Amino acid sequence: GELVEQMHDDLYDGLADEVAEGTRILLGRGWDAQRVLAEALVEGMRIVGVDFRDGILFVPEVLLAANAMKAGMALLRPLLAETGAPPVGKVVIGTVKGDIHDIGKNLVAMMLEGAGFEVVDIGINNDAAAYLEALETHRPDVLGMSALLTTTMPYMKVVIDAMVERGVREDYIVLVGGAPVNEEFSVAVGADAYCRDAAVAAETAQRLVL
Ligand code: B1M
Repeated sequence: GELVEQMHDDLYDGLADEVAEGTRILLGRGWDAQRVLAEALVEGMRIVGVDFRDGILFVPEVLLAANAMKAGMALLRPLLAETGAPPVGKVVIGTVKGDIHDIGKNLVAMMLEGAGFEVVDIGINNDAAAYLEALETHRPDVLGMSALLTTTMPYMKVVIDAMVERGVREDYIVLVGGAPVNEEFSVAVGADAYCRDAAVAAETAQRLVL
C-alpha cells in the first residue's frame, strides 16, 4: 500500500528515522517481521541497487540507504531471532576479504538465530587467517561466507583451500551466498551448499546439521 511505497522512498532517501517508524507502523498493523522485511526493506534496497547500478545513485547515498535499512532491521531482529527451540548448532559467518557489504550477511545471521543456531558474526573483510582463527576459537558446525562483488567471490575458494590445507575442511559444513554467487559456483569452490537467501540459509543449515 501507500506506506510501503513511502518506505521505499524513505529508504531511497536514506531517512533512517522514517524507515524505523514505518517498520513500527507495519508491525503494529499485524504484519509479521518476514513480510515487513521482504516487502518494505529488501524491496526498497532492490530499487536503490538498480539506480546505483545505473549511475543515478552514488556510494554516499547508498551508504545512507543501507543505514536506513539497518534501522528497520534492528527493530525486526528480536522478532526474527526469537526462538523457543533449544540451540541446534553453531555458525560462524562473515563477509570475505575485500568486501564490506554486510546487510545480507546480517539478515542471514538473524534468520539462523531464529532457526535456533548460535551465531558468531565475524563481520566484513575477512581473510583466510581470520576465518581459520574463528573456526578454531568457536568450533562451529557451520561456516557461512558472504560476497556481494564478482571480484571478491573467488576469495571463497581461497578460504576453502586454506581449510583443506589445514586439514579441517571436513570438520565443517560450508555454506556460501551473496547476490553474484550461484549453485554452480558453490560446487566449483568446494562448498557444501549455495543459499539463495536468508530463509534458504536457515533451512539448509538445519537440514545439514541435523
Ligand atoms: Co555495493 N555493489 N558496492 N555497496 N551494493 C552492489 C553489490 C552492486 C551489485 C551494485 C550495482 O552495481 N548494481 C555492485 C556489484 C557489482 C558486481 O560485483 N558485479 C556493487 C558495487 C560495484 C560496489 C562498489 C565497488 C561501488 C564503488 O565503490 N564504486 C563498493 C565496493 C565496496 C567493497 O565492498 N569493497 C560498494 C559499496 C557499497 C556500499 C558501502 C555503499 C553499500 C554497502 C553497505 C553495507 O552493506 N553496509 C552497498 C550496497 C548497499 C549495495 C547494494 C545496493 C545492496 C546490497 C544489499 O544490501 N542488498 C547492491 C546492489 C544489489 O545487491 N542489488 C550493491 C540487500 C541484501 C538483503 O541482499 O546482500 O544480496 P544481499 O543478501 C541476500 C542474499 O544474497 C543472501 O541472503 C541475503 C538475504 O536474503 N546472502 C547469503 C547474502 N550473503 C549470504 C551468505 C550466506 C547465505 C546467503 O552464507 C551462508
